[in-house]
Amino acid sequence: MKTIKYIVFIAVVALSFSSCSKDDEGNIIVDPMENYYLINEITDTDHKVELYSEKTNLTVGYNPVFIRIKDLASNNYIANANLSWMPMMHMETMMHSAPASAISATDDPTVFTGYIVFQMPGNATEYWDITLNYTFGGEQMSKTERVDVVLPSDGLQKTQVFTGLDEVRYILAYVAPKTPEVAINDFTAVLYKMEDMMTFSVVENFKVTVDPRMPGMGNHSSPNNEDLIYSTQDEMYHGKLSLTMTGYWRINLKLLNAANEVLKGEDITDTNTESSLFFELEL
Ligand SMILES: [Cu+2]
Repeated sequence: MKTIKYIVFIAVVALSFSSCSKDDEGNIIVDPMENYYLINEITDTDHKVELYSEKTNLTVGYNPVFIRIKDLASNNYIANANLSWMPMMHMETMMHSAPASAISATDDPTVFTGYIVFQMPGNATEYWDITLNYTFGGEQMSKTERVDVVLPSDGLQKTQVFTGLDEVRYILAYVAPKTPEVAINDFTAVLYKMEDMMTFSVVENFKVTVDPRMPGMGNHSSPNNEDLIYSTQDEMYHGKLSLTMTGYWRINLKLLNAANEVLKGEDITDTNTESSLFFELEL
């Protein structure tokens, strides 16, 4: 009787999840990548590497990427893959990399994640690839796969590559809110410094001031914004973004170093309606 109840229970669970499958012991498996897009697959003789994105394409700006490695002999995804990566853009006259985080396991030990901040899209003659290093079956592997990187489909500016007054090249990229709301939103961004064409490092302990404006409505502002401040926990910048109505917002920003010197961006005044450092939002 117990067995029958169990089987009925399994059947009901199986019906309620569309993308379920069963493993060799008959256990229900819910695909942890169900809500993500498979953007690339690298197939070797005995294993396969899968790259997933939250969007249909990799885009200019901040991109979380999820990675799984399937053992083709057992049909299982492996844990402990010691993954690292290097994005590279092949331009007509030179090559350069992009800011990229370390890769770590998620709650599911067979799903790995990290992010890349692409500074520019590929085009007909220039392209990005990602070199993945990992271990499989005790062997060190390295694979390079070409990836498509496009401009965000909404055409809004969410990534700034610029030279500060200190002559350093910086990359500031919008991370969240992913779905901005008429509310005080948790605001997150990443800030990188370009050491050279191949090396980018997280900038710590700077500050980004936040002044959202609606240019279509007399350039009015909003109350209760909070500066973006560095967090050692996730190596990102966190603040508050107050949006009081729907429509187009220009988030005017200023980058300040640890000594509170402005490196990029301007205050909004009666005569200056926008900062040269900004993000754009439409909600
Ligand atoms: Cu480039």
